[in-house]
Amino acid sequence: MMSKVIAVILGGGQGTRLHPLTATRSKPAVPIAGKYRLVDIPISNCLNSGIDRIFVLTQFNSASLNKHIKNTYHFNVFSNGFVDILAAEQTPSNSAWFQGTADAVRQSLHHISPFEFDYVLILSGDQLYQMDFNDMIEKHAANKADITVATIPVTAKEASSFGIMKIDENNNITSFIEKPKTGLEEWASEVGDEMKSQGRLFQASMGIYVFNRSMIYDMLMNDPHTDFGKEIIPEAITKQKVLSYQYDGYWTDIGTISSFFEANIGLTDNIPKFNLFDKRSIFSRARMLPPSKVLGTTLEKTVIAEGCIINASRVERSVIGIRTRIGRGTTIECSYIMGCDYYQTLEQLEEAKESGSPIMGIGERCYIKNAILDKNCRIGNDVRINGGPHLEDGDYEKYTVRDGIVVIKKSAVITNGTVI
Ligand code: ADQ
Ligand code: ADP
Repeated sequence: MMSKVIAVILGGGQGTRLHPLTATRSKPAVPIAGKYRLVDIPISNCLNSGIDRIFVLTQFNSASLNKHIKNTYHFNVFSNGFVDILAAEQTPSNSAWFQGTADAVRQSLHHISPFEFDYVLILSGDQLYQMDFNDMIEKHAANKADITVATIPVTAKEASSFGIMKIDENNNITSFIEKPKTGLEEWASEVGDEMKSQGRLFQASMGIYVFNRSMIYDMLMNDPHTDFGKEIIPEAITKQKVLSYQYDGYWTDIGTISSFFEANIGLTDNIPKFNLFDKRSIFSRARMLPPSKVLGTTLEKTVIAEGCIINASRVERSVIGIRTRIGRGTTIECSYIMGCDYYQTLEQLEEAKESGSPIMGIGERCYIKNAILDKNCRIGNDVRINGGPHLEDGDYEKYTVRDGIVVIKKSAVITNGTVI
């Protein structure tokens, strides 16, 4: 069955809500969990489900994404598999950029068409979940659906951020509204006891769709609409058989700084909802880094990637990314440190020490709490970064504050003694 599927990952949103992490890279290229990129999640779900023909559609800041995909996903000569990036391009028949999710797929269809496939699996590039797509595609085929939408129950608070639907007893979607702002009560559904006790009464679209081959052409080539959630799905349910595929595992949308932060810090839970320690691998670039080295540090609920040198006094409930250096006497709480792209040489470290300029990583006697440090930051000695609800949102030269989380921008140099 999976040989009949082509996956398309929507990676092209501008990612403004993830600013400044998306200032120089596209959303799918944002580093997550200390060593992966967001796009590794949907790609790994596909590969673990036996789907190995994957297109990633993008249009903003795609250099970093290109580099990551090119360096990571190599298939052997006996395989038909590929992960290809399709960037928005001008053609004789089209001079515009992708106008929305459906338009991105429409503009890419001429690259996808030459392949043999019966189903197109459309995925978002900014969600954290581990899903086996076999079951969804088998149910889609068995029910002779035209389109299937993966669905998860959400609370009233969350409902206005999602497409919300009503479903009949055969799991057909009977009505659909994109991100309802008013009249939410009418959209509550009958759900099981467990969901009811959690207040999850609203059936939300996960933005994961299976389309039959003919349907994707019908819906996109004969229709000027540009967005799946706002236009294509609401219209399709009036004409086609659109099925809901009920999912009840862990799934979260990581479109904002606070949801991105929570998703990363959540990895430090005793049993994380998103389980990295699972036999289904999450693939990423093989970097051949040395193991991490820890000297005199108390570590509590902390995830540490490869290649780090940690001298800190305490690190708690934090994710420490590749090649991170942390100096003596430093305390880090509830923070995500993305790590570094390269090491400084011993000579460079010595020079920096002599001139008093911060080295890559985190200096000595610092206190860092409720923060995200983008890659290649240089945090000096005696720096205090204390995020929390007492801080107002704001965007400054070297950092941004969003929902109490301090985000230090990529390659920022924070001088000795700075207090945020
Ligand atoms: P949103 O996530 O708000 O809602 P959207 O912002 O359109 O929808 O993004 C969907 C995916 O497409 C993201 O990965 C985004 O980066 C990408 N994308 C956005 N614009 C793009 C473009 N021009 N080109 C290429 N890719 C683009 C959607 C559905 C809801 C559903 C939620 C679930 O519309 O119905 O509930 O997903 O998260
Ligand atoms: P991001 O997406 O995190 O903003 P990129 O993926 O574009 O960053 O860049 C990371 C890559 O850049 C890594 O592969 C790293 O090897 C390389 N790189 C960046 N700066 C340097 C440097 N000064 N020396 C060596 N390699 C570097």
